[in-house]
Amino acid sequence: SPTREFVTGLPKAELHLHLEGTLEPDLKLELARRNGVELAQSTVEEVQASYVFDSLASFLAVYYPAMDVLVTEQDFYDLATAYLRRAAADGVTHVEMFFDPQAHTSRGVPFADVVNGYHRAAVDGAALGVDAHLILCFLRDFSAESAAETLEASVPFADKILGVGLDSDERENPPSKFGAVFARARELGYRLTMHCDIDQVGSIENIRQVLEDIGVDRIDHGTNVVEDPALVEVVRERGLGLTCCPVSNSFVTDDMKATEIAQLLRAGVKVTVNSDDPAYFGGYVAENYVALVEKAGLTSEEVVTLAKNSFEASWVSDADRARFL
Ligand code: ES4
Ligand code: ZN
Repeated sequence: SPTREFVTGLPKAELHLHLEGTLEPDLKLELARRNGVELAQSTVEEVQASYVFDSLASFLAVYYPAMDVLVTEQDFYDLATAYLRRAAADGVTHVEMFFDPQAHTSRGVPFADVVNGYHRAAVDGAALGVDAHLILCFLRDFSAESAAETLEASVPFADKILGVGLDSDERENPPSKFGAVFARARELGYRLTMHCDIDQVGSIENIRQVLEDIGVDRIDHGTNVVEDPALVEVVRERGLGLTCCPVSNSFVTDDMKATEIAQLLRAGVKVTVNSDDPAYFGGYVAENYVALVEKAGLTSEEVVTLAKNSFEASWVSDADRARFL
């Protein structure tokens, strides 16, 4: 059975990672001190103990308030740099990182400070051996108008942004709510992805929408596509990547979805393994591979396929890929 050393030694791309989800307790405390932000916790243990949840809603209720400590351009730089160091140690050589500008602009932080801090860290990632890029995510529980304003605010920074995504609470916020915003994003030259991960009867409709109406270039999570063999065939035939996050799944749904992930992998779907919000769910990318290996009984060959898929599902050119592989 493939070991943790085997997993770490394989070059990997990480394609589903929320920068705000990499806020470790020690950095949270340091930023709070630096910015004079009052926290209810004063030790790493207390912050750790506050990171408790058993659903997406209870997770998001901890996640958004924690972001109050992120204020300056330097804070965003420091957060992303800490993640890039950790990712490099796990064997990540390419990363496409989500960030949530509305979670910051809605608190009065300038859009430019968020993008510039994160982008400066991405550029400096090269010195750590990581080719790093940014994906702007819209918050789906905010209005389509707010997403449209955020998209227009991104235009002067378009050379620093690879694509756009959609995250936060999926219930009652289907892909169709953002159809016009994503059509405009495509016109602007952005790649498109969306989270599709609700674990309820009827949620297959959201997968149908991203495939048939939005025309995404990738799907984040998306494991419930297994419910509809015809849609599985669409995903397989188009070579669309699914960015799965087993450890995260075990917190916000009822399990890791290891059976579904392995089934899709074995059906030839471009499944990838990622960490989502590692500071909160307690596992960076290598840990996610190991957890899936143990749960689904994957072979070394299957682990190599997952790592290969991560580059094939990425949005870099072949030339860039060759430099970092
Ligand atoms: C997220 Cl686990 C999860 N689901 C939806 N949106 C998110 N943003 C950050 N983590
Ligand atoms: Zn996510």
